Amino acid sequence: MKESVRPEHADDTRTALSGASLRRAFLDHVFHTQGKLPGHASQNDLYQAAAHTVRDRLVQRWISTAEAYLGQPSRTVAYLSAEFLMGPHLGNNLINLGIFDEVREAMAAAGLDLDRILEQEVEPGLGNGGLGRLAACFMDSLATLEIPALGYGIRYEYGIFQQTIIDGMQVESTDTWLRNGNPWEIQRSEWAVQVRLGGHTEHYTDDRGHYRVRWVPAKTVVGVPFDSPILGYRVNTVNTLRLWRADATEAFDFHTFNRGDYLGAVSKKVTSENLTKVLYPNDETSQGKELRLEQQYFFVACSLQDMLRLLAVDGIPVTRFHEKFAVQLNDTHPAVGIAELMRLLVDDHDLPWNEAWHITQNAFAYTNHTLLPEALEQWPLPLFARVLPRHLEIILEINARLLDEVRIRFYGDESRLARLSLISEYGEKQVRMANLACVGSHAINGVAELHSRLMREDVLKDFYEMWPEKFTSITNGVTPRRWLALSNPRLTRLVSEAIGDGWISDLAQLRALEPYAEDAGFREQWQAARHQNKVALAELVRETTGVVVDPSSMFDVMVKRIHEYKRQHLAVLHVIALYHRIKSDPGTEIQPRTFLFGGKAAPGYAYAKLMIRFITSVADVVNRDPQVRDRLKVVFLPNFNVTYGQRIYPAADLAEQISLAGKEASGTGNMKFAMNGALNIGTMDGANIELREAVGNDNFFPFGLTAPEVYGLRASGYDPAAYYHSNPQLRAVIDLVQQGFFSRGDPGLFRPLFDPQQRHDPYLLMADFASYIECQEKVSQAFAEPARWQRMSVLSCARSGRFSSDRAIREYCERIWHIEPVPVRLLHRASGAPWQVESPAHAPRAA
Ligand code: 26W
Repeated sequence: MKESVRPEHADDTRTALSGASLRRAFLDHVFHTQGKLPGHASQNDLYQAAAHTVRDRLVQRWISTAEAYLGQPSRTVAYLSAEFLMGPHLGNNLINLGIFDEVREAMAAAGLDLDRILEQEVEPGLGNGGLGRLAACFMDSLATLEIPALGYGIRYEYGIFQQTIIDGMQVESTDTWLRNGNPWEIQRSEWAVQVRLGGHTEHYTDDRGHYRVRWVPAKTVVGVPFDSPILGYRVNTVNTLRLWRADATEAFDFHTFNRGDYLGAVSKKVTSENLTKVLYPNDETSQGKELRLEQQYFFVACSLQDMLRLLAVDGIPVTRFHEKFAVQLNDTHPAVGIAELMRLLVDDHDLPWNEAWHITQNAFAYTNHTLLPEALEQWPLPLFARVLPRHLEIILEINARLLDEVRIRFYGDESRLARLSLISEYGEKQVRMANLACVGSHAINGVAELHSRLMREDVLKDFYEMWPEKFTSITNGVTPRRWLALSNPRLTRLVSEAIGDGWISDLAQLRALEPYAEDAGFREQWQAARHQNKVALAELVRETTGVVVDPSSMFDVMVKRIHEYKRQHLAVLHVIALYHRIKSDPGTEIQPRTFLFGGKAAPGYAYAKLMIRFITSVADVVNRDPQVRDRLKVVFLPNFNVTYGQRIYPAADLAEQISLAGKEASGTGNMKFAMNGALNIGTMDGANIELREAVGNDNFFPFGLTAPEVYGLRASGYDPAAYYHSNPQLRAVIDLVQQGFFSRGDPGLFRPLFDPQQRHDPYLLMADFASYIECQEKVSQAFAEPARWQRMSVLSCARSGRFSSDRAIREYCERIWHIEPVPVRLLHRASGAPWQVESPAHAPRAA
């Protein structure tokens, strides 16, 4: 523990970090905030009191940060994201404050169990998966690196649905994450803004003879900001996550009310507030729903107004917007912001088009997160016109100017014009949000090397040919605070004893662990720590599913959203292959494995739901079969989320990253597993390629077709039946499924997932099957040699340093945002005296 980062000030007891101060604050909050005597406090009361105790300490740093940012010249990152999958705050804040162990011990001394208290927190699940979780890791790294940043998003009343499994099938229920209140947010009603929607535009000439446009909206809603503090690791920086809630403009529509239609008036209020009711549970499929466009515009319009307010506070004119704000678009969901900023500058601030365009392009940058065509957002023109009539006009103007440029640069190339146009004319006219994002941004990046290359060569090829200088690649990363220091205390202790704790904020230092891979004593401790994690996970599995699993078996884990391209069904085919081997030869030697699956299926995605049924159906048969006994177990862990992730990543031996090459933009689970000492088996897709390069060929299990091979095979006419007929093992496995062995005799149930004889195999399972099985054989052999496996495990962790989100954020700062750290000095207060910056002699700075 570095004392220098948490100086004590004798008079400043309310927010000090000493044991005495914390204990007193905690008891005060049980009494004053929860209104209980300690003896009557529930676990939730204890959690709330702990949260408020920590929050008080955050607030001191938060206000200090706001003071430090005020009037200083640096740019500020505005990270615009429809999703922030933050996970529980309390544990992470304790880690970042550097008081986790002290608090745990103090609690224990008082007869309280910190883990039980932490379990009370209902996680804010305001995201679907990878994209939302990346935003959360980035917020942690931005604060840790002392970068001025605001995360802007939506305060959904209901986050990602809760998943239960009934009769082997996914059942969704609403996520009432706010039911016990949210101690981490502060409502800032004074910064509420108005957002207009619908209606029509009127064009006129003003008294100075200028051509002007007036937008006459059909309705106006209020956006109310809710701020949560985001503390960096052992720094004073606390950035803000600002999420917007939609409210009705007035509690009652007085006109309707006066007519005596009380319920009619209330129902209008309800309609406005529907806007931020619920997170759309789709990842990777855009459905063109009006409410979703309204959500996107709503939070972007709120956020841009907020930025203009902040600009005014600093006395900076709107013409210098781009010098103050670096606006990052997390995929296209906030891309309508480009049209909104143009509207604000041209219509409201009376700037000439060209100047507004310069400001806009220099402010915005766009990150693409997917290559799947069905994920590219497009809005039918009539719908867009209905919701955002003025923005459609602006987009058409941007488009006209773009196409003028293209006509000159690519003379006579009509098809290129059609591809670059912001309006798709194939069938019904649609607004293409990715095209808007590309035109309106000065930087465009993919999230892994392969992904960025495919972006340049395929989905965004025409834009790359227009402006190659805009394109860059920044490989994703994950925060080692949450994903190692917090979730894996056993390994953390071991690592820090060996190489110090500098790795927590400089993950490349993990490399110093490499020599320990050869140290048998260290490996034994490593294995013991990881085994304890497995025992803990086994207990969780028993509690939640009733299935008893053996912690000494290999934990073979696949947790991520359920999607055909991610190929959970390929992993299931491997399970069936092993099952078939045992059934055909009961004496066969196989490496005992526990297969753990977890992930949510989009409620409207029938095949993803069928995939869950496939997993649970195979689990039912395998787990029930006495002949298989304890050699194979299959578990579907319901409701995979950040909280469960924190228990799962540290307990995995093998992690499945088996998407069809060319489909997974990056993947970030692979990185969390590697850091925690699990080995990945995977295709040469997304960040797997770079991960394998980093950990070394011997510490990653690669298999399957490469992306170019996939294209080649498709081009030459892929025939899944040929694989089925030529591989007896594959045939046996498919036959079992098609005989209805796992579906109580129903042969057709799982056909939609693959049906090679009918040449149906959209994700090339048959082509990759043999290579996958062979690779899994190598995995089993390696696992059978504990010393070798542990060596690989240590190396996988030691070489995972590149995949810290700190590295990713540094690259965004250098290559896209051009921002440098702005350190924060803590405000202190002698009792009764005003808050002030402490004397520089005490200035706390991270090591
Ligand atoms: C409009 C429907 C929709 C919703 C969400 C389309 C696309 C999305 C996201 C972009 C999907 C997503 O989460 N993509 C994932 O982003 C991660 C972070 O970059 C990557 O690691 C994953 O590979 C990618 O699938």
